[in-house]
Amino acid sequence: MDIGTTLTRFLLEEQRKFPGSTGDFTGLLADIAIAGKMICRGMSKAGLIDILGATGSSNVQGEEVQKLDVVANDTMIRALDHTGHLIGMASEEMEDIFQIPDEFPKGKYVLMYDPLDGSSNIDVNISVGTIFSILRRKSTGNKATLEDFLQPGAEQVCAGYVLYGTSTMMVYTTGTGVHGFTLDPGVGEFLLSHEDIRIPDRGDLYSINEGNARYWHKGTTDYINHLKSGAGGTSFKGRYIGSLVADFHRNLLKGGIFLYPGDTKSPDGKLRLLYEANPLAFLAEQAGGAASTGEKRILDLMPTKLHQRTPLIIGSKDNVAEAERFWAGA
Ligand code: P6P
Repeated sequence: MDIGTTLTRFLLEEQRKFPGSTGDFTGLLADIAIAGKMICRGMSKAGLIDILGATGSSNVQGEEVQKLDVVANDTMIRALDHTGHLIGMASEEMEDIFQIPDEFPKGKYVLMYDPLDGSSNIDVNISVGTIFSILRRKSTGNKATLEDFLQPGAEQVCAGYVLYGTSTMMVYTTGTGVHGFTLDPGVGEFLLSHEDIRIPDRGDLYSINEGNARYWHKGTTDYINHLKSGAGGTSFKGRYIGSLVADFHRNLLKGGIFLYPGDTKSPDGKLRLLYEANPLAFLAEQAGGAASTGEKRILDLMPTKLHQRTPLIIGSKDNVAEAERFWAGA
């Protein structure tokens, strides 16, 4: 489709390819796009009004909650709680499931999201992002249940992110490729800029927090040393922003590997399975890449808790496969 096609038109064209479709995705993604635009507006004014900095409270993860996290979480709820597509939501910023209030129509999907990932970078003006994942509910009652959320990532019907960077982009998949849209602030619309994104089979970028090296397992240490050795004639470049969506997006477009492995300090790593690893793994695989714990495919993991963490090795398929060989040999 032509560059510059609006997200709305692209969604409707995609919907027409599936005659039986109900329009739920079109509505859900359009509402998420609206939330993204509202969060973007909040971000762009952050320096001007008092929403920078921390709230003094911490979230279920024990992480200090930045004011914009709260604003972003509330924005997602207000944009999506009344649309009739959802039965419930789960967020990094909320300990328990959010039930769609009884005064609103209820739908057949659940939404999981990290409203503002990388928020510790907000005050220093580094790109941050909203990550989302959609599953079909399994329960049948009037309320969402934990069972609706604790499904393997392979069951996702839609996943994506909004990246608040030098430009604001929305990238998503519904299982038929990965598509990127760039916000035109003058028009207030997301316009098609990256149709059918494919991640290179192999890249020369690696992203890992080397400050954790003293905690790494042997496989991680051996793999990173391998990359630095120039093995195979590749001069790898270390690129690590400390903002998952920004690091992932760069590697998606240019090729490479992002690693937040388990280590002796944090056996399950730091990143959350349901609303960080799973949606990005769905995107990576749809773009021709891969995502694993180092041993298992991320999308095959059976979740047991809403906010559980997982090691994440994600990016170009050849790079991920090579990393897994080091994990296996360690
Ligand atoms: P570290 C941000 O807090 C985040 O959740 C991700 O966006 C990012 O990839 C990671 O943590 C950075 O963690 O331990 O390297 O600072």
